[in-house]
Amino acid sequence: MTTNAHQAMWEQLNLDIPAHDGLLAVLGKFYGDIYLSQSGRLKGMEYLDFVLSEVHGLRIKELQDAKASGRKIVGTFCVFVPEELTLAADAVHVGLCSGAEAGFAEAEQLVPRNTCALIKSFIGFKLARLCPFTESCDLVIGETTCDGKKKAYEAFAEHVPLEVLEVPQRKTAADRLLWKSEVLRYKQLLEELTGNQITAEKLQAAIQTVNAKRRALQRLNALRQADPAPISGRDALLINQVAFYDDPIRFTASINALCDQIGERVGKKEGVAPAGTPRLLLSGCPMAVPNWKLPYIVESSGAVIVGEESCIGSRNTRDLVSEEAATLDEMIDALVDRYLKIDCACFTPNQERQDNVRAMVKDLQADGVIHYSLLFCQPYEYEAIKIEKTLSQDGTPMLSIATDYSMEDVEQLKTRVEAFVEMIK
Ligand code: BJ8
Repeated sequence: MTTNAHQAMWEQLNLDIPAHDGLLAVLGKFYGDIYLSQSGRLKGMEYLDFVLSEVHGLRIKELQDAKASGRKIVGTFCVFVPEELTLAADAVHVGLCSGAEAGFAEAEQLVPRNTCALIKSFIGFKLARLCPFTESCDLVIGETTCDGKKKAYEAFAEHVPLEVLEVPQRKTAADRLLWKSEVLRYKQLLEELTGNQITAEKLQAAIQTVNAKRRALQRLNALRQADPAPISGRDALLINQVAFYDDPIRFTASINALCDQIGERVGKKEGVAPAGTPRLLLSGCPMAVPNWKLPYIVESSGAVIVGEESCIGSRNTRDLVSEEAATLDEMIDALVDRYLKIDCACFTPNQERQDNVRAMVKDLQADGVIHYSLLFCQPYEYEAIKIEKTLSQDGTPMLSIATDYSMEDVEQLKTRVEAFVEMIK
């Protein structure tokens, strides 16, 4: 991955080169241990391996080339930011959430220690000059979801060109009006940034592009209903993670090709683990690259993960934008409605998430749920209690885990997960 050309590009982006080299070395080792050590991986996963190996290399080069041709790069932290609008303005949309414990000491100069690891990570990556995606951004979009993010953006605004979208906390008619005004404001921000007007034709094409990406991921999720499980949860998580970085059209084609292979495997009743292996649904906070700790623990404890009820998972892919709309106004309404269906734990009340977790357990034939909250994430820690109660009505066991990005609790988590899997067996 480390070529001279890449090195020069990283220097131009003002990365801390020795620290960045160290990060890539750790990431490569971690990826080898967790991903490349798996047996029975599908040929189509080679594409994902390649994308991840070049996530700071060729993909960043593509972003730099896009910038050189006059396109703008927009970075986001939340699935509430409508990618369709970004694409309709001919800008590039990239996810900036980070899943590694890097730059935490620097981050703690801006946010309290008892802030969730996801927030500390995206701030840390910026302050420690480790993220070429953040450094490539012409605009970064925050959002008013949890309190941690809201306050973190106030401090972060001094370090990146940032705008914050107001996401309501409820879903009443008044909240929909507020959200629509924010979606329109985002459209205007993009038009000012890029100098491109978002027309009905451009937005329609962008809606089709993003829907196609979500359909490919829905197809992947549906194939995971099979027993034996045809793909590991680790690989499925990786696919969902790459969805936030990769070119959407290329990504969609690759995932559809992979799904063809998975379909053949399902037809032959082959899988990554024997039929009858305990099937678990992961539910909760997003797991950003390279946060693979818990999936690795679960899948090396005699279980297989069959779904991710998370923003890097089904919460991002479940709903499509209606393609019925003909005018720009109607398309904006369709976007507003689709995005307001997101069942983030920041909403109150949030019955949809309870219903969605229950439905996923049923559809995926899951034997149990592992609820995952990042430490200090109040919205998801609160909802873990409710979800456990809801699931108990169906007789579905749940293990609630709160952790962070450190490796200190791996042994302890493994003991708890193994006991849970044993109980399910
Ligand atoms: S729509 S889940 S991507 S806000 S883990 S920062 S909630 S304290 S990430 Fe999220 Fe959008 Fe919701 Fe999804 Fe706060 Fe919790 Fe940290 Fe979190």
